[in-house]
Formats: sequence, structure tokens, C-alpha cells
Amino acid sequence: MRILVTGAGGQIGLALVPALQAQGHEVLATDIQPLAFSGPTQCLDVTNVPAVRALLESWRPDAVYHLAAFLSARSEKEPRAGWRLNFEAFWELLEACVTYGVKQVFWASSIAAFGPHTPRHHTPQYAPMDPIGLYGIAKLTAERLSEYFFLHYSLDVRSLRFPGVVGPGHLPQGGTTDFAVHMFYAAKKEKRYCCYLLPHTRLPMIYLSDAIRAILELMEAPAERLTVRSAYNIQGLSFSPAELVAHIQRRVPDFVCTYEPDFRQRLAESWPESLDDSYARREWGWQPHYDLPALVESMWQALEPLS
Ligand code: AKB
Repeated sequence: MRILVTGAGGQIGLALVPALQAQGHEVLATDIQPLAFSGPTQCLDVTNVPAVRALLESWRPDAVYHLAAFLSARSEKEPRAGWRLNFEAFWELLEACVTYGVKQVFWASSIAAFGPHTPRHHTPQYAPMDPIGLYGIAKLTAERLSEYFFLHYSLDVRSLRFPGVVGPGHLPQGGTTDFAVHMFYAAKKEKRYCCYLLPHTRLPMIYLSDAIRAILELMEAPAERLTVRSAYNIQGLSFSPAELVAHIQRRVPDFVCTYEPDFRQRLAESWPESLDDSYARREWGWQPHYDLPALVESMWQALEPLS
């Protein structure tokens, strides 16, 4: 397949592009910043509608993996730019995909689409959704649009509600769940970290390699098995900053974490703690591989060169 990836320079894109290449696909990796992949890359601002349409018209991808986004914290700081990127550009892209005959679209939704009236534990696939952050509002609206394009244009669009993604190789920026990655790097380098969430704030997370496998497995699933065209819940594991600190201290006993909660605390408290992912398990066989000890072990090994 010829695959176009947007936002390829982000945490998920950096791991997804090589995984797609390893499957034998011809991948064009794009981002607003220059990229360094082995394979073709191009600078692309997905809010530039003529540029996106021109690229789809000339390169004619079979599938588009749309990852370009402002995450939750950045969307609060730049709300209008966040809406343009997270929702308006997505709508334009879906329209262009219909026009230029793209067969499959993947895009990343988020647990941020849930809100304070959503059950926090084992959150069902279909639950009240009243996001309080602009990122979540855009993701929830994008989920409705995604299903609309499937129903009205038969566009084969698929998505996952990503929890916090934890993996080596990239320091995520602009999110609320970023602390989990930052804490590992800080423990390795400075043996101290100041966390912007309170110690007990438990959130759903997923290890990067599980996240990539989830995308690949969802995209390979037979279309007739999929009943969810908004976005699937997937559960990896759940932990709080304090639980992660305790695991890291088993490796770095003098690691110290202090807590100075900021505006991200309110967002985190409005999100689920764990998700019911039975639709994903039943319809395309989702199974996470990493629990917290396995995630810590794998992160630690990957960060070994830092010590
Ligand atoms: C964020 O923290 O904003 C993201 C997300 C949960 O989608 N990681």
C-alpha cells in the first residue's frame, strides 16, 4: 500500500513509520518540521488545505494515517489554533480522502474525549462524554465526524481513543500524560523530577509498542467485523505518578519526586482511570502485552545509554 502519515515527527509517528515500512508499505512521512526517516519525507502543514489536497492528488495514497495534533495542554494555551488543527483540518482531510479515493484512514482520538460525568473506572465504550478541555472537545467532535464520513461516504475510517503513550526515543510535549515519559528521563539524568499532577492521579496508559501494534491490528481487521467507527477504547495499564515513582525507586533508590500541580490536574481528573476495551478485544482481538513492571523494565533498558 502507499501510505501517507501526517504528524510523523511525533511520539507515535516516529515509531509507526518504521513499523509500516517493515510491513512492506511505501510510506510518505510528513510533518510541519523536517523529518529524518529512511524513506521519503515531506514538510506538510495539515491546516494548509490546498497543500493537503495537492499532495493527495499527486501522490495518491491508498491509506492515510493522520497523527498531526496539538495535545491537551497545548490546546488549552492555543485554543483556536488547536481547533483548526484538531478539528477543521481533520474535516478537510476527510473530504480530500473522499475526493481522491483514499481507501482507509486512521486517526488518533483520545481518552480526553471523556469528561467528569463519564464513569471513571472501566469506562464503557458508549458512555456520557462531556469533555472540559478544548482538545477533548475537538476529539469528541472528530469522532462524530469520523462516523458520519463512514455512514455517508463509506469512507473506511478507523480510530483509537489513546490513553497516555509511554515509550523511549521521544519526549512528548504539550500533553497531560507526558509526565510518565519525562519522569524516566529525569530519574536517569538528574534523579529528581517535579510532577505537575498530584501523586494519586491515576490515568490509563499504554506502552508505545502496544500502541503501534494496536494501530496495525485495527487497520488489518476485516471491515465487516468493526462496529465502531467513532474510536475504540483500548486499555493498556493504569498508574499514578506515585506508583511510577515507587517502581523507579526500585532502580534509583535516591530518586526524588516533588509535586506542583498546575492546570493539567483538572484535565486529568476529568479523564477515566481505566477503560472497558471489550469491543476492541471482541472485534479485532486487542490484547495489551505490557503491565507496569514490564513497561518500567523495557523503558529502563531503552534508556540505558543515558547513564
Ligand atoms: C495528552 O495528554 O494530551 C495526550 C492524550 C491523553 O491524548 N497524551
